[in-house]
Amino acid sequence: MTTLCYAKKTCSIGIHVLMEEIGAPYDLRIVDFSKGEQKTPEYKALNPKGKVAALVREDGSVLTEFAAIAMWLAMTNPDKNLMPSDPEGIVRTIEAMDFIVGTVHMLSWRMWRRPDAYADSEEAQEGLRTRGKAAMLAALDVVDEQLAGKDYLMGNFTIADTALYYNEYWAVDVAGWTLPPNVQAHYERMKSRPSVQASRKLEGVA
Ligand SMILES: N[C@@H](CCC(=O)N[C@@H](CS)C(=O)NCC(=O)O)C(=O)O
Repeated sequence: MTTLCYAKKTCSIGIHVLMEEIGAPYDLRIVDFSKGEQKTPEYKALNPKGKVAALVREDGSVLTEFAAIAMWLAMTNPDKNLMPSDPEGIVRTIEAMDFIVGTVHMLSWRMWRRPDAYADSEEAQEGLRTRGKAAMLAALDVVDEQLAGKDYLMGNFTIADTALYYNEYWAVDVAGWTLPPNVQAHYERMKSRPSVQASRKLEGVA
């Protein structure tokens, strides 16, 4: 059976939503960040990057990186319509997802959440947090425009929406920020999906 290696309140919640959207049986393996399990030799033997999400597939091979896992899940479950099938639809989905994972999460949120990864002094870290927050809110303004007049990034629900969802969760439920209106409406729409509700329940997220 496929196993999702996840950690609570991390980007893996977006992949968890996809597992629930697909609806096939899967195993969950928690990687407890509070115990530093992501850096243990045992976990690094599975994923040398020491990160989640990681997907252990039925043949035992391990897939990492949000976009790669999401695309693989979409392509191997075509009946679930998790991504368009025409070239233009596919590249637009990747374009949206890459901006969210690469810019909203990695370049912006991480700067706010983990300034210690970039600087030692308290003062420098405070500056990074200010910049990270501003960068994330500016990037979400771009996403807000993309969402204008649409329920989901591509019109219909796709893998890109689950990338946006985990960032919305962080911005609202972890950081307590106010989202731009279309992004906030998207977050509410996501939270009304049974897949999101099931994954939140399984992870113990209120
Ligand atoms: N580029 C990776 C990022 C994965 C990532 O940064 N995961 C974080 C959680 S959101 C993590 O595992 N961090 C563990 C650590 O930094 O120790 C992806 O898209 O999957």
